[in-house]
Amino acid sequence: MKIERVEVVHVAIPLVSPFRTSFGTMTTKDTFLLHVVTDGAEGWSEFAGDPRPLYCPEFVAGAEIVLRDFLVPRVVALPSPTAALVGPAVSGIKGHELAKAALETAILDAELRSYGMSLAGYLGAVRERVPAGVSVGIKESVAELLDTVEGYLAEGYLRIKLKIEPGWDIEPVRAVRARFGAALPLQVDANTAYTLADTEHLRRLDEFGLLLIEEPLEEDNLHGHARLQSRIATRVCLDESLHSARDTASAIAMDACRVVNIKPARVGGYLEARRIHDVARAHGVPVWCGGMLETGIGRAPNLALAALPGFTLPGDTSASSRYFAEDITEPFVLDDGHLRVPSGPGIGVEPLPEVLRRFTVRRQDLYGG
Ligand code: OSB
Ligand code: MG
Repeated sequence: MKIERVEVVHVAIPLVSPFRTSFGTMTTKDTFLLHVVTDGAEGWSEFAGDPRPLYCPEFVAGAEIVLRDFLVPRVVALPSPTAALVGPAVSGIKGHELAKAALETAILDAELRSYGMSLAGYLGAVRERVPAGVSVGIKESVAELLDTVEGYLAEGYLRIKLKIEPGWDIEPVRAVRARFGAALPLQVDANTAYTLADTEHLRRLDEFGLLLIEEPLEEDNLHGHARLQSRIATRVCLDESLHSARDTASAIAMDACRVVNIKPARVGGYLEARRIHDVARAHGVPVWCGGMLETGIGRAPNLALAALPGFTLPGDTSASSRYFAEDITEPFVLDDGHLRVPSGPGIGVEPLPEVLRRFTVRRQDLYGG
């Protein structure tokens, strides 16, 4: 395969409602799509980060520079670029997993399209539809939270994740359990908002029968997570802390997590994400697919991954309408609490040109064009 052109398409798409977490509030999906044109086919991907480095160190403007100056030149210089060669070609560049994932995914999309193979088939998917969970932001009041959760359950979502932070944890969890019952699959995500000194406080969550608590402590504190896990009954799940199959294996070996959130972008792409799935599965550790409020371009490949056999918990793979009044692809819709796994070639979706044009802020060629 020969790469003829790499283009970034910056988009800004309003969210249907503000999304507040322990690290900030988002009101717009403000990111870029990566568009790769090869001699065989075209491919698309979505950069998963935000304009500000609040969830992770990467951010939109920085990622464009890293792609332009360090990642794209190494990949286009390969005699015959393929997705499997992207990781080795960029391994000398430290970090920047989200930017690497965007490049690998767009190339993988183009490559699979040229073979007429779906990403789901390529990764080894065993399901045609996957159960949908939904991530619920921090609200102004418990009453507002209960209304929001009620609305999502009425739509059919099968699992609820509550964002928590100090001051918004026990009370909202207690209220959701009291209103919707003990059978509701319920979990929480702290996005690193606590420290090990909060152990006794976090142990109070044990009585609510949560599926898991996600990333309670600092992202570079695997030892702390292991200490916490030894003192609480709720399973610890890691998100921000895990960047590769190797550190996932380390975290599992030290009992720093009993569940794994796999976000392909956070680990450098779908090939590493599949390796994490394999490592976790070999240890009997359940995994689920996280999200980054993606448009349809980022959601489609996540659904393919979530169809692998080790994904035994519902993911943050919600319908397009949970995020956007209008998505830039054909919308993903909830059907009986599930989303359909795309089965067409590559990621199985592409931007709707007219909609993409309306949401486009800026286009820039990084190579060729
Ligand atoms: O920690 O899982 C997270 C969104 C942006 C950044 C980090 C996270 C999230 C979510 C939302 O929880 C998941 C989604 O619905 O896409
Ligand atoms: Mg998380």
